[in-house]
Amino acid sequence: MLEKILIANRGEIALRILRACRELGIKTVAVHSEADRELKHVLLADESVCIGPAQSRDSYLHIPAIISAAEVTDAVAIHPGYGFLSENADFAERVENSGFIFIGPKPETIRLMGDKVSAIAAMQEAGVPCVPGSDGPLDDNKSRSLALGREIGYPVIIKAAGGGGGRGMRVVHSEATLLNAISLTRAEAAAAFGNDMVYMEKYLEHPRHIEFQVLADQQGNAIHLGERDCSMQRRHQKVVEEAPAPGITQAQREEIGERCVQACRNIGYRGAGTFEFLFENGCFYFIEMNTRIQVEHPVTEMVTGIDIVKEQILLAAGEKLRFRQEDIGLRGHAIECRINAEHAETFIPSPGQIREFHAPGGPGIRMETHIYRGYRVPSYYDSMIGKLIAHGENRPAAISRMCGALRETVIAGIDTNIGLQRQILLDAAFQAGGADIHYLEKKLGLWGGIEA
Ligand code: MV4
Repeated sequence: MLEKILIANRGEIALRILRACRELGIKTVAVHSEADRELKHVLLADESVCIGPAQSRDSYLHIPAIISAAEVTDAVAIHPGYGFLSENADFAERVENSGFIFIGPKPETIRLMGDKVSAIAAMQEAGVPCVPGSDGPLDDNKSRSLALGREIGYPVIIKAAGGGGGRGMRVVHSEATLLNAISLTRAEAAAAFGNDMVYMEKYLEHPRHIEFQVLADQQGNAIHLGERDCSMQRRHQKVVEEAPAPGITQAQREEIGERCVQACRNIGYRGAGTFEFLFENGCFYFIEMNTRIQVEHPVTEMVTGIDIVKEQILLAAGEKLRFRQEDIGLRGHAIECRINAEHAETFIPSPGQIREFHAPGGPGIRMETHIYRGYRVPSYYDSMIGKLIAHGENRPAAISRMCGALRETVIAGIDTNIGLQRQILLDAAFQAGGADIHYLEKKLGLWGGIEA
């Protein structure tokens, strides 16, 4: 087994990785910025190294500092968590070329999936259903683009191959604005991603966002752990996630899950991964693949009973998958609410000292957070300070437990979105299940903010 892992991240996920290492008997190295000396996982790790100033680019994104820290501490592997360098193929490559194990897929897989055009081509090859579209990059031939727009039918969406996660895209409602939209998206993509490649898809107006979790070993085996519904989002930031997705049948789960597994085998995928789909009118359409552990992985853990971070580490160490597809069952329902340090009405980040913290508890309740009374939330990083996960025998039971847990939670000294989360859990459309990706933003617009 791996002897020592360097955790190249911060906050709740760094603590989550540390706990997985502890269960596996693996020593841990925490790397942290000057602003993060008091992080809970830094205090718990076997060793810690300060890698630079508070600004992410000088610490958590500073590749030479992280690799040096691995060298001086004799770590054998690096876990990138999510965000930061987790989907940076150059980082993964430099980690491997320095003699360390990168806990994630091969650098070339990260690169393949980072380019959305090549990702979609790989998925089509494997029989994963994709959005009707250009099946490749758009060229500079105007009449060809116009013909393609007519063939696909308006509205269409122009996306940057180097984008993803909501960056670099533009919806086009009619032929009159198509060519201009292509030029603008191309120019923005060149500036933002250093890659002006763009592609076209049919724009789906009311989809849900449903994603499949997979695990793959280095011996060619892969399984899926079912799906999550992440439609409840604001400005491309997920707010509530759940598993399984309401209304998805076992037949649909097996059909799409098996396609994802086949794609993993085709591309030689390794480790944990997520296939993102849009779901509309009973059909799934692949949009992107994430090659990292995701924020919302706990809802899948709760319904499958599998520790995804632990498995991810075992797979990176070269172990064979410990489960076959028939070993995977789904039990009950799980919901996750992201807890952010932000103002309830304006969503402006609210850094500062936690004066009071009472974590919720009881059956089926799990809180993933690094905060403690006295901890200062720095202003330099993402405002997510934790995740509250509720599991129950069915969806109403999970909702009920989540409502109780949200009411129990006390975080004083900073503003949080706990009030917003309570409003969402009480919302009739949320309770019915199956709201689309635009639902929350529309609701917030109508509310004009919420009362805590
Ligand atoms: C789309 C779409 C509708 N039709 N593609 C946004 C993030 C990126 N991952 C892909 N996104 C979308 N792609 C087609 N063909 C709508 C979105 C979209 C979205 C997707 C998932 C979650 C939230 C979203 C919010 C706005 C738009």
